[in-house]
Amino acid sequence: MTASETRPLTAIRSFPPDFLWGTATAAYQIEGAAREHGRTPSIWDTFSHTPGKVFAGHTGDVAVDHYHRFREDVRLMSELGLGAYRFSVSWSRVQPTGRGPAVQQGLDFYRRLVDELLAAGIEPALTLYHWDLPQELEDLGGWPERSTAERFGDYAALVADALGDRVKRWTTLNEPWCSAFLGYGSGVHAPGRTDTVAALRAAHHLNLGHGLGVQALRAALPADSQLAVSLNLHEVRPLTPSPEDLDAARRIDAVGNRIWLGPMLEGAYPEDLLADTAHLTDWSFVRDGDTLTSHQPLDLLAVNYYTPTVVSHVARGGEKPQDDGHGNSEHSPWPGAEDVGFHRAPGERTAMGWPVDPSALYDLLTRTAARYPGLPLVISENGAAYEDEVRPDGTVHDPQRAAYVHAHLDAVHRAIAAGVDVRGYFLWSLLDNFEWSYGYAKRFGAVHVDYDTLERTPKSSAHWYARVARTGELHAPGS
Ligand code: IFM
Repeated sequence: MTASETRPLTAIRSFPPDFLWGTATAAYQIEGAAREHGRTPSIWDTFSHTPGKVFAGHTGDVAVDHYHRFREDVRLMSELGLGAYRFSVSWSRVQPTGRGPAVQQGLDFYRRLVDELLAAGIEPALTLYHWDLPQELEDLGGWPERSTAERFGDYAALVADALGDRVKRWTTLNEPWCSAFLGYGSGVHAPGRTDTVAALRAAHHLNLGHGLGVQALRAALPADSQLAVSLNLHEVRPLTPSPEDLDAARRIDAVGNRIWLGPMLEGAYPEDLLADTAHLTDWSFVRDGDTLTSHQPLDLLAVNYYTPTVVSHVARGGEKPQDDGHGNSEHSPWPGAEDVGFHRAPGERTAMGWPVDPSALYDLLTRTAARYPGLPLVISENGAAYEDEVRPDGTVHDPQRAAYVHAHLDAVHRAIAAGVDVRGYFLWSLLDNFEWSYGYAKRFGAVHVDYDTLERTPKSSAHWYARVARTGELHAPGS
């Protein structure tokens, strides 16, 4: 079946019996307890406390207080019948300065969380780094410096030693594109720097850190551990089939996708990326052997997908199209793509302004599987923000979110039917949470959180998803 073909969404689709059904979160977005038990600031603490950086001055100081309420949150997952839970470890909580010995109380929190999950029959999937670099490491130069990659390898070893006996699924980095290019390029994410060359250096050291992290994990973990990296791969579509627009799409694919896939899965940076960015840097920060270090065998490639990326060529000095995303911002997060304009695909959008297009997920999965045969895939994030309303009876009815997830799961099912080895799906997110520069203004949760009382209420989409997860059968919401 091709991308443009559709099929009725009403039929029931059966997923493989061992398909993993989960939800995902990240430490800074949910934990709170920002100053407890020795935790020191991460770059996101600093950034969110800097006036003007985050919507309405929101911070993760309390977030949804998962640090104190994790037992209740695990109970919720258990009641929903979910089989897996993807969470991230706060580096500043377990190794506050980013160097040296671990803080036992920090590690103990994750041990308790994992034990609670295992006791409930929920498989933990641990991400080592979801954007929250210890501030002390940023003060030493952050990801643009090689030493940060080395520190990340040490941190990976420390967490593996503490939790390797009970966690089987490990992810090194979450969406390194955002860390490098939103953090150091456009500056809309922490640490908020706007230096294109620093962003490219950060990208390289994230690749290197991933490789060093995998080496450290392999050395410490049992042989049957499953190691992955989570990439927000961009499904890039040219606005027209003109050679100029095709070249715009190639450039974005290079600096959005192949900048990670190249070193991590093929052992080299793509030649066209080096050429596209040659006016910015000679890449001399890449030392002999680095890309081989980045190129470590992985058990899975984890893919985060929300919306496609539509681009066109824009003549230098020409007006860029209207777009809600990060594409056309003043400081571009796309080095080497100065003449590329970003467009919003027509049609339905989520509360983030992101177009809804499940066919792009199908295309992304089939294309990635064709390029890397034999490497199983997992969807480590997919979901949507909508303007949820609590009804007078306290319930939250969110049919749009269920429809979004349903359509995307249907695309995953189509990809599996086409021969792609997809092992699982993690809904973003378990809980409403701190949505980075949007603060608490955007709700992605399957479970509603009242930010005054921190009371949790599963939305109607959570009940629908729970039934899909329990039965392994995808049925239309409301059927
Ligand atoms: O909330 C984020 C998450 O932290 C990383 N991936 C995208 C999500 C929605 O923006």
